Amino acid sequence: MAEIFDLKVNEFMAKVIAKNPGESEFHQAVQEVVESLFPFIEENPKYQHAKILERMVEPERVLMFRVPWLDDSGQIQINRGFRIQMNSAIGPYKGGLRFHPTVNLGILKFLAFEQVFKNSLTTLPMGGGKGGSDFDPKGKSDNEVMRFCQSFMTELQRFIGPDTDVPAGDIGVGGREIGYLYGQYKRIRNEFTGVLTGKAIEWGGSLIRPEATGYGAVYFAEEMLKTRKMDLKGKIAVVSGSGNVSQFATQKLIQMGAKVVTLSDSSGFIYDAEGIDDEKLAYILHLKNVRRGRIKEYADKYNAKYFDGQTPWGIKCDLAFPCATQNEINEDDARELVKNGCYLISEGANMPSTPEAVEVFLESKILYGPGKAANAGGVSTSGLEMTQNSMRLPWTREEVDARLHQIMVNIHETCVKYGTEKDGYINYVKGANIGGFIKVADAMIAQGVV
Ligand code: NDP
Ligand code: 2IT
Repeated sequence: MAEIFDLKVNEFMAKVIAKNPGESEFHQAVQEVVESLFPFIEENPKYQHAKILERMVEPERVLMFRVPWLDDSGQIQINRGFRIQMNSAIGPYKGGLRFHPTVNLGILKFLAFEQVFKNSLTTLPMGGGKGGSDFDPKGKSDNEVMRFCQSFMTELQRFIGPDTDVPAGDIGVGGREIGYLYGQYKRIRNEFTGVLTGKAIEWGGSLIRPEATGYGAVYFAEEMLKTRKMDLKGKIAVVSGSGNVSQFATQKLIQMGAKVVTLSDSSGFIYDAEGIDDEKLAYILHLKNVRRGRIKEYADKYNAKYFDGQTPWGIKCDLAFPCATQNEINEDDARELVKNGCYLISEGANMPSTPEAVEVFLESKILYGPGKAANAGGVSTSGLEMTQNSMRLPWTREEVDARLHQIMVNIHETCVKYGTEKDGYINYVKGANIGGFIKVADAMIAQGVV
């Protein structure tokens, strides 16, 4: 039986690879999903007859455009902008924008594909999309970032809208960028609408949206631990990255009594055996969000260790929260984590573990929460921001946080429902993929051949 599925997966993947050459991250994301889904689809042939998977790997629309802008010295710079409108079966396209020099079509298609399943898991009516640019915000002045955002939105605005496609932030896109993008949309379209999420609270944003991805990853970890009658208190946590997701995963872990001993950026990681406390975290928020400096400065200030050019996976821990970027944990890192006694991974980032690393986690039967489930709190709260925009009424912090928490509990339940194996082990990869698939697939069948 297993061999038959392998053959079918290989056959399916050969077509995807031939049709989307060079898009290795997209192939990786699709492969993981089809491996989970083939046995399920075999048992439910209606999905096969309707060619749902074949349709889902083809974006509904791909937009690519020129983004010219003037730098501070008056030189013309040219970047490439993208928006992948992947699937709108259950709601308007929804997903972040990434500004990073590595951005290309394959990376954004992987992110858009993941987003379809993630958004379905949230229980809210959102389709999947992703976009961004190879623009590098590092070292740019605020004015340069503003001019870039204005040029990017001048083109993107033709294709988005509150009932069509609602972008948000991702790597390199935070509150500052969303502000500039929103200002330009409003100016061109003459509309004050919920066309972006992650807005500031004074002009249509939601409380808890900045915190939501990190908080959600910790709420998901808490649910995973409960299945083994454990909690977060006193546990040692390793966190990677030091951006939006890492900052608020750290804050929630501290609140729940865990000890966070690492953070990182693309230059290296810091190890603070004493643990990061609220005061040190406030320093990190200022360092990263205001001064836009490097994590090394933390080590200098607090007398912590700094490991240049390295990732934190060799540090002994109970829990690991990869919150930086894709493929940041390889097979060796995974083995090192498990060998050192780590028994929970909750992915704040999208696809941070390579397929080989995922295999190590599943074989070791540790608690492994894949990104599309564990980091869904961000987009869930974006969905709650859209709800508040539609109502033209803001909710309190407590209201939004309670809803976010409940959504993470629901996502966990869905994973348990579809991912529990015969021996009782919860395979969250399988659970998230099947649980995310059903709603989208049924909607696609109901809507005909579109
Ligand atoms: P930020 O831009 O706020 O922070 C990104 C962090 O990751 C920085 O510390 C950055 O270091 C580090 N990083 C980025 N690229 C690399 C790389 N190639 N190698 C090593 N380190 C890297 O982004 P977010 O915190 O918003 O996003 C982090 C992850 O979480 C991404 O995978 C994103 O897709 C995912 N995510 C984000 C959500 C959100 O709501 N923001 C929601 C769900 C998932 P440096 O500054 O040196 O580049
Ligand atoms: O990967 C993600 O889920 C995000 N970057 C957040 C998307 C959103 O629309 O809030």
